Amino acid sequence: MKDILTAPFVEDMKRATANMYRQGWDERNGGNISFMLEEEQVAEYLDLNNVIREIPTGFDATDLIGKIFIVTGTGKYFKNVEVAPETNLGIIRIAKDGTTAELLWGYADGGKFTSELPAHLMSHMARLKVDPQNRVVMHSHPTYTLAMNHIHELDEQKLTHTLWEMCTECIVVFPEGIGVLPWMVCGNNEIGIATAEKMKDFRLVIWGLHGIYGVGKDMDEAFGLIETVEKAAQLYMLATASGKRINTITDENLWAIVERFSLQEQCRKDFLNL
Ligand code: 2HA
Ligand code: ZN
Repeated sequence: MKDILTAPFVEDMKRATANMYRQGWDERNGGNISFMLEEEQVAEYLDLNNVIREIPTGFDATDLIGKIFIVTGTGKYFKNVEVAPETNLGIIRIAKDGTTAELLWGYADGGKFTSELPAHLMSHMARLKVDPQNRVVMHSHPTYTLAMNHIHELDEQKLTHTLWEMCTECIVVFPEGIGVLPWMVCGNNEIGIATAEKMKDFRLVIWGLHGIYGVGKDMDEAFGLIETVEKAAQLYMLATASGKRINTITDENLWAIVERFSLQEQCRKDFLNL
């Protein structure tokens, strides 16, 4: 058996959490990541018959029975993942009842998975239906995105449009736009259901005045989506703070980019005023 601490998926979690922490997006225990793993890949490092603990999840994830995830721990700090992965991360498998997580590794201090597990697993279920390659769900509290939430309407069309206008490549990175939820209580099944509903149409979902979710086939895709929104939000906040904006990328310009990158199918044209 190989040493789990050398596994590429543990390395991915360490790098992502460290990068997010250093961007200032994940203060204290803010943020959480779940990454679906292949059984054969995990079997190189762990005895899959050895269940350390069983932890109820409190919701039904029948579609994910037998699926294995590496997930950040509840109350754990992103900044500590790279120094103590076995305490701050855990590897869980969804048991045959669909409502129990079998702990295969990690949460070494007796802890458990993130309080946002409902939103994560429900989002995995929703995205896998749209994109069977999806593996990562990432939640974070990026600073400028949140600042923008305080001064911009929390409206899908309007928020997407403003972000698209901020830098030329935004519409290329997220042509389908961004889903937006109003402020809601977090950590429960209700916000999980609402997030998953948005995930049918979007790879990015804003939790109003809380943070953002990004998904993708790997860590880079999920991170890159959030990073691009955050960059656009930063530009918006800086430009708005200056008190004058005299130039903008027009909707005709944006559509020209969509055509240049052949994104007519993916692009939410109804979010543009053409
Ligand atoms: O667990 O970000 O939304 C920390 C969070 C909750
Ligand atoms: Zn959060």
